[in-house]
Amino acid sequence: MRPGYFLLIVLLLSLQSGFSQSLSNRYSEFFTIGVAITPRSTTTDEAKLIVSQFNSVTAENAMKMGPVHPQEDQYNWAGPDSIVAFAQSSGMKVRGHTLVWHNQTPAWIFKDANGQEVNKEILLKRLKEHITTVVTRYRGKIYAWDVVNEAISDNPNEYLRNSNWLKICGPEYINLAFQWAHDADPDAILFYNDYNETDPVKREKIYRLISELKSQGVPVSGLGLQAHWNIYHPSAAQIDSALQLYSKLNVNLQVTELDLSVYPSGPDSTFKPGTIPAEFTPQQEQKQIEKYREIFAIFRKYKKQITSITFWNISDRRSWLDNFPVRGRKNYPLLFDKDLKPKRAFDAVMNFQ
Ligand code: 9MR
Repeated sequence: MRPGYFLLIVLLLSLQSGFSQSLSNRYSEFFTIGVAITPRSTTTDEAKLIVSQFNSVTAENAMKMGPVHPQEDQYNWAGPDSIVAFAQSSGMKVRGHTLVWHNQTPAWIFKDANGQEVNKEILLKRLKEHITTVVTRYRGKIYAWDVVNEAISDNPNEYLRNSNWLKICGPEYINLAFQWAHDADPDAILFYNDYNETDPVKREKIYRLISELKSQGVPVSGLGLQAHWNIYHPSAAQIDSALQLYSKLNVNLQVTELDLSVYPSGPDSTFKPGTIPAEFTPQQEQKQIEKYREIFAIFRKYKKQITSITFWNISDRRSWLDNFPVRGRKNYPLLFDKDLKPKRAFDAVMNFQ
């Protein structure tokens, strides 16, 4: 073989293996692969990992109402603008998160100048102004918005969460939020986004909400499944049944906040801060590898319905699950370790027929 050809083949092979080491390339025929980031991560060693492994980003906090709109007449654009600019310069998509939520709301929004609770009319006017301003600013740059986040109750006997939004406005705030987001950017895909989405009771409520909104002509076009799961739960069967149910809704399904905690959910009586080092044990690692393999096999099975999978945080260097719900306890929920190197679970996600 002529040396020139040989070199060309070596170059092509190494390029190909470089590509196949990236999540977004490996999954290009299945889904967009996203990650939740902070403005700071676009300026550290994490930036290279984000660009090489993912093709979509979500602002972990920077676009939420509290951070972006802390006073009635003040918007903080620096953080969200930097995330959008970073994504655009790297050819990545942006999912917007989130327009209406019961958490991370600015205190001013529910109160008048005398500190009294505002009425429905004023609150809806404020919500409309917020949604219109934020969505218009990023029109054409943010392709999907989590419009309403976590509005359903976890209490089996209650349908909608008894948040300030519901108490003051009634359920109408949900319909209006979607309508206002749609008016501001008719091309954006608009999501209802929630967690505990595989729970047999909650999944019926989620199904009901989307069905009702659709039958009322509300422009909801997607369902976001947060997927804050752990290495024990939910089972493959539970995930599969939930996806089967949601597939009947005929909306875009996206996994929006995926991570696999290495602990069972809830309080942890075995953990004593300072006494037990919360290390990543070989048993946890093995279970996590198997669980990641299992859930991605299920996601691939639903490739017609699922359009994107977003991880909630970049690597085990920092996750919202460090210290939550157990203070002082470190967690290891992601596919990259604290040195940003792929974990063995990464191979389990990448290697399939
Ligand atoms: O990861 C976010 C964390 O940094 C914030 O402190 C927290 C505030 O409640 O929100 C976290 O993100 C949440 C997301 O916006 C909505 N679904 C649940 C996520 C984890 O709590």
